[in-house]
Amino acid sequence: MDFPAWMAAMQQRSEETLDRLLPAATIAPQRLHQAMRYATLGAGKRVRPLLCHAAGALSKAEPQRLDNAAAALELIHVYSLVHDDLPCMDDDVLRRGKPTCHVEFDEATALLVGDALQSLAFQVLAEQPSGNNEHTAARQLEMLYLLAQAAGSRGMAGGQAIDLAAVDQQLSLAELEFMHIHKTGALIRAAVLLGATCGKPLTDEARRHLDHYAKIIGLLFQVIDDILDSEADTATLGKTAGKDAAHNKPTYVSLLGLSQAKAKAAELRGEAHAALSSFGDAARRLTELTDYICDRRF
Ligand code: GRG
Repeated sequence: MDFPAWMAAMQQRSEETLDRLLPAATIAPQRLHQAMRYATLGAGKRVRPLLCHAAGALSKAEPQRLDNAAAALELIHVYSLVHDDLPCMDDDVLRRGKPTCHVEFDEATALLVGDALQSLAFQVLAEQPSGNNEHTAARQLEMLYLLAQAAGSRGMAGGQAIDLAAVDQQLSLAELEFMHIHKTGALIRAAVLLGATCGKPLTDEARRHLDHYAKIIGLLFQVIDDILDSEADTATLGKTAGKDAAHNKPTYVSLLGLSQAKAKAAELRGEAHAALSSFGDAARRLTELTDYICDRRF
């Protein structure tokens, strides 16, 4: 199967899993369940589920086993987007091409949507799929721990706190990187590690290489995001590349300039490929995903 077909199949698989795991909109409290489904289903690149499935190949994990882990990652991601869009944070009105959750519903509902999606993520990760006794409880605990760590104050939520404090501030490149390693990088890293923890254990050396890859890809995702944002601003507003246009936050482009930011992305891409080289063909999908993340246009 070529990469675009694999990606489409995995995105479809993630959509179906999320649809199955989210409470039906007809179950009480209907409005909350409706809003959870509104925020989660129907759009999104599903990068974290894709990374989880791709990394699962390294541990020969069963696809059914990966489904819940991939869904848990996406649920945490969607919770972060819903809360990030709230008026008390970035105050955005559009997300994934439609009104943000608090605009379509209301602020209190959007707050609860984030809370409930976060809880659901841990619930689905803790579920024991039937007909399989190979997966040890210890490995499942490890996955729960990894996800909790990635989402919490030493991970994504902490990164968001640093980001909020950085509005109108001058950050050094090291400070910007520290923020992104937590805010965006932690969950992306967890996506790779969860996939690799789902199946047979990796050697310590393989795990080291993979963790290095996971950290690089988290950072690379953000550098590319900044480049795309800056190019979109320049195209639509005729602005010179600068801080995050809407929120006056520092970005890789505002600190390095566009061409240096692109050079940094190219350097990270090379490093990511190198970190995967020892896995041979088992890392094919991860390598292809790395290129997709670099070459994406949105
Ligand atoms: C509120 C605790 C809390 C955390 C929010 C990650 C985050 C922290 C907020 C997202 C804000 C944002 C737009 C960050 C830039 C990078 C990023 C994560 C973009 C959105 O992710 P994609 O491109 O989105 O994977 P889709 O919609 O494709 O899933």
